[in-house]
Amino acid sequence: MNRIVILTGAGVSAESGLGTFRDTGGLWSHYDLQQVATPQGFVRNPGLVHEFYNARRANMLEAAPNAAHLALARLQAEFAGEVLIVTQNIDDLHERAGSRAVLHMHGQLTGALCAACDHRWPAPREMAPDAPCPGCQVPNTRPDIVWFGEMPYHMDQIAAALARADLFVAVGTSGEVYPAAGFVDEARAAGVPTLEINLEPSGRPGRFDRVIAGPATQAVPAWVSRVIAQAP
Ligand code: BJW
Repeated sequence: MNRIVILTGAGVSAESGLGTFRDTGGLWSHYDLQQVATPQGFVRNPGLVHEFYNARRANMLEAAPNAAHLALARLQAEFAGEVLIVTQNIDDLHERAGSRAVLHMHGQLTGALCAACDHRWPAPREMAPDAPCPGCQVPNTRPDIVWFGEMPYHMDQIAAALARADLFVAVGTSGEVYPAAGFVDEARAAGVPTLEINLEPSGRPGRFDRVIAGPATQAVPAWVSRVIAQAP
């Protein structure tokens, strides 16, 4: 086994205190996703959208990487082959755990994007609807986040990595949001073995070749130790 692609979702950051979306009490039970996670919602009420992401940025800055983030960084450092992390998360906990090869397919809270000219720059702690873009000066700036109906980032690179992987692992994601939800099918179609690590199996039985059930902070470090010992 030489190449591992790991998809992470909100469940990997849950034990760092960052909320998931679809679990009981998750973010979508407190916020209307149409209002805060769509381009149309941003046009209707940019103040509300900035408020939502400013609060999540503040939570992220208070949070620390947990044992699952640290174990995945250890895997990247110690595994003899390639380990690519593809994350749907917009927090920076993989990077703060020491991971380097991380693709943020849904963007990052640390990034700002001009909706007028596509200029990108590091986001301040608090973004505001009337703040001008440092590039074109137009006051139409947004967090650099991929909302529903927008094309996720790095799709070509992810497809290429999936096609040549020796193992695909999904950690802490419900598998309800596409295109990430389809990566397991792409991997299986390419003959790549698949593993899910989650509190409980997501989706239909048999979706993954193998499932490890348990909290990410316990299941991921145990799995990583086995992979490093070459007994995954
Ligand atoms: C633990 C744990 C612990 C808890 N240990 N585990 C109909 C059919 C198919 C597709 C579509 C459709 N209608 C629309 C679409 C497309 C749409 C989509 O998929 N919608 C579905 C809802 C049906 N997708 C899109 O629009 C995407 N773009 C796209 O498709 O572009 C193509 C295109 C564009 C234009 C024209 C034509 C085509 C974009 C999706 C963007 C998603 N954005 C969000 C919000 C922004 C980021 C943010 O605010 O953070 O991203 S939605 C939200 O869900 C967020 C997440 O990244 C994403 C995935 O959630 P995740 O990570 O899986 O979290 P949960 O809460 O769902 O699950 C947590 C899991 O953890 C659970 O399983 C728990 O058990 C587990 N867990 N604690 C281990 N301690």
